[in-house]
Amino acid sequence: MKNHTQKTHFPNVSPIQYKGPDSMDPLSYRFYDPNKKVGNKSMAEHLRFAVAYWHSFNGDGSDPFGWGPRPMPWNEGSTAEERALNKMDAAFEFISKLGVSYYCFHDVDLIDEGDTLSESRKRLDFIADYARKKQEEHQVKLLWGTANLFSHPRYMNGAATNPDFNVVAHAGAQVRNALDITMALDGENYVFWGGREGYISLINTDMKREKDHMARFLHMAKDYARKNGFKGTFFIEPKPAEPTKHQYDYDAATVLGFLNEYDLADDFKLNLEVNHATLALHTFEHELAVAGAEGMLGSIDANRGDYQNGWDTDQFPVDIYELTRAMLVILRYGGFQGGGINFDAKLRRNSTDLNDLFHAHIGGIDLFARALEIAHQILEESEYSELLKNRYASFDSNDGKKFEEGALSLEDLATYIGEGDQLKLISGRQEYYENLINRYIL
Ligand code: XLS
Ligand code: NI
Ligand code: NI
Repeated sequence: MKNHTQKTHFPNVSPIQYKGPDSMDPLSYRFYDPNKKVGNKSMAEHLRFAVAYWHSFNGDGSDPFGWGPRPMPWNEGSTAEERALNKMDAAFEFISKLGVSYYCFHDVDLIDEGDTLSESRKRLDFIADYARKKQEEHQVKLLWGTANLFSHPRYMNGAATNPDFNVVAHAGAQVRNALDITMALDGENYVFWGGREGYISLINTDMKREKDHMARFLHMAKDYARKNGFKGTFFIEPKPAEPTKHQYDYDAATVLGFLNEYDLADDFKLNLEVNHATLALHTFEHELAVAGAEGMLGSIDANRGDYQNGWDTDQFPVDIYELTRAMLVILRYGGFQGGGINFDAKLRRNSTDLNDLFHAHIGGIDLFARALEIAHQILEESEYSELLKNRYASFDSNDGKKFEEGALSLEDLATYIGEGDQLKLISGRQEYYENLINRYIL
């Protein structure tokens, strides 16, 4: 570190400022004004934006058909340590110029793995020391850390769910290290995304045993972190498939069932990703509602899929309607439980200007800020909340109330309804609701 000289990697960009809705400056915010109050919290407090280290600083745009065209001037140095320092300079320059307060990483995003676990650990400690200084210097915090348990060939049959105990133990050592650096950097949460925790074929898979192993592993990780003073929340990030044919953390409902079944629900919540929702043939709003209703909406990974091909394309968000519907659910359930909005999104392969990274994030951040304002207005100023409440008004008193309290039997229902001649058709008024939302968007 002694001989390390910092370089500027985005020399042509000054800190991004809020310039208001009329701004024509593409490197400014039109809606995201961090200190602006929306209800009783500032925009920054509501949204808690984070930059994802992997897509922004490691992803070179390569795909299965070709190598990466994206220039990454920070990717230089003759040792892993030098390269990691340069990359971290670029990352913190970017994050602080963008004006957000958080970042997220996988262990191996920060620095290349070594040949042995102890070499990897040494490297992680080295770069965590530097990260600590950078965090202080730029007032940036770690929203969550995680371990990459899916890229290395050793994890080709899974990590915690690998049929070989040796691999499970290796994953354990790696997670312990990742937890240690997350804690050393005051990480507020820790994520498990089960990339290869699933199966490619059932013909060679004992699903029950693998799921038991996954739960055992999560308990061990949680116990270790708690014992060492970690106060944050653990998040599970559901995804139905890719890279496996079937991932055990399929979607929000599946993961909630799993957490309850294995007694993990007190320490774990969900980190929901837009494109994972759509891959599971759900809307993002659906996943948010499933988690929110159970008080399990921890954090989100912001991106979008391509609605024609259905893949996990991890594009930056652009759709105000989708985000407004999402923010409505997020606000209705009281915001994120410990987490924030991590841009788990990447530039398109052919976006090769350095500044594209700024444009992508600015677009996403502004869109969330606007969606937050719109959703807040809908909830505070319109008839929306009242309409929704009234739709269930028959359960607020008398027999409906007794039904909710569990005080009625099936026979009681039959007695209550008699001949059924007082039934009326009550409109769901979907189009009215849709117009109501557009009234605030347009
Ligand atoms: C991949 C996941 C991954 C997690 C972190 O699809 O979204 O990036 O967020 O391991
Ligand atoms: Ni993803
Ligand atoms: Ni993700």
